[in-house]
Amino acid sequence: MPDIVIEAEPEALAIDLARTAVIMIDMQRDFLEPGGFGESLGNDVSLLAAAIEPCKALLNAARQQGVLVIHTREGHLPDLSDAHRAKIERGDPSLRIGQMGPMGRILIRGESGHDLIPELYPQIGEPVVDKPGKGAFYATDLQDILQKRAVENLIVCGVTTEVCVHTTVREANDRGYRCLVPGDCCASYIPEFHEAGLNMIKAQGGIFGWVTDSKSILAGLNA
Ligand code: TIU
Repeated sequence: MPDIVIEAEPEALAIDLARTAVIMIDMQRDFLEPGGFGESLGNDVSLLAAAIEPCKALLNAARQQGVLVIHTREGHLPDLSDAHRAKIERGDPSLRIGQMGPMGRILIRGESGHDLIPELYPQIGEPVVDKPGKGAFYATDLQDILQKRAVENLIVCGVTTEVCVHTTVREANDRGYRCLVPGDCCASYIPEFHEAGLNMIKAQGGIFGWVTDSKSILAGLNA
């Protein structure tokens, strides 16, 4: 595959599509639909819906070009053995991790709330990485998956911008990956944190990566 050039900030980025993966971070019912983990924390989950259509368009284009697509899900084993007490016990949520909600136990693997939203469901063969933390590299085989496919560039989408997307971009940047973040394919419960999160990535000459939008990536993919 040839290099493609994608308009971005702080500068355009040329990437080899054969060494690129799209990562969809935690587009789960637990974060995007009422009755899940996100709402239990006091958030208006409807704020995340804006990212769905741009993600869908990007996924379609990436699949058409044969670009590797990886999905992640934040969640824990049913016995909570992979959930730190410091995570379970913090704050004052209406439902804690592991408690029963309308979509099953909050943030537990196998429950319907833990599943990816139907609009962005994985296709057969696309890796789905289950992660117990905010970052997609911590306690997962993501690095292995990427190394086996010689991936160098990550297009990071998903929710929420300043939590799991940001943690993953920081982890990836330290591991040597170029991270390109389409801002409209990400969303936050706290809009000013979404903006600040994107600004932090592209500041100082792109200290953690590059920021763009889905339109610019589609233009690059279709050029
Ligand atoms: N609460 C919040 O904004 N996010 C998370 O807890 N996890 C993810 O971002 N996936």
